[in-house]
Amino acid sequence: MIPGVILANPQESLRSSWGLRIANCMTAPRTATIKRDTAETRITLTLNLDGTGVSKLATGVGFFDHMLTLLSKHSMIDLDVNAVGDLHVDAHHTVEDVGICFGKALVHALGDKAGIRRYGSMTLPMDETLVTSALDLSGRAFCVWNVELPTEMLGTFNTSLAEEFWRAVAGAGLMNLHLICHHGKNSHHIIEAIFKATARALRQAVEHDPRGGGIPSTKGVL
Ligand SMILES: [Mn+2]
Repeated sequence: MIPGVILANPQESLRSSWGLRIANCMTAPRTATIKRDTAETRITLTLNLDGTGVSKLATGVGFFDHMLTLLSKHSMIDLDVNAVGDLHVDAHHTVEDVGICFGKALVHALGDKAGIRRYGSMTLPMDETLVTSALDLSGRAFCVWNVELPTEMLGTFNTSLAEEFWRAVAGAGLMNLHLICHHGKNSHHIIEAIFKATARALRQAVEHDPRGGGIPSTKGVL
C-alpha cells in the first residue's frame, strides 16, 4: 500500500450483491477522490467518469497541464488535479505521482466494472504523427511503450516523463495499456497524440455497454 493514500467512493458500501452491483454501476455516480501525500508530492485528484470533459488543473508543469486538459476533454472524464511537487528537483515525481493517483481513481470509480465495455482502442492521427492506444481494464497491470521521441525536452518538460506517466497509470489503474507510435517526427505531436488516443480508448472502455451483460469477463471478476 502506498503511504498517504485516502480513497473515497461513497457508493462502495452499496456494492454488496450481484443485483445491486449492476443497478449501482448504471445509476451511481462513478467518481473518486484520491489524496496522496509523500515527501516528494502532495496531490489531490478527483475524477468523474461520466463527465463532460471539464478539467481544473494545477500541477505546476505547463506542458503536463496541457496534456491533462486533452486527456479530460477527449475521455469526457472530468478531472480536478491539484499537485504540489518538488519541482526544484524536476517534474519527474509530480508527473509520475499524478499518474498513480489517476490510475487509482479510475479503479475506485469503476468499482466492480459491471456493465462497462472493458476494452478500448484508438488509432489517432495528428498531422504527421499516427499513434495507436489499446487498453484492457483487466485488473492486471502491463504497459507496452513502443514510442520513439526525437526530442529530449519540450520547454522545461523532459519528454521521457510521458512514458513515466502512462506506466504509472497502467500500474495503479490495473490495466493493460499498449502505446504504439507508427510514425511521427514532432515530439509535441507524438505525446499529444498519445494522450488523445488513450483518452478516446479510455472513453470507450469505461462506457456502459447498452447490451448489458454484467461484469465483462467469463471469470465473473475483473
Ligand atoms: Mn499541443
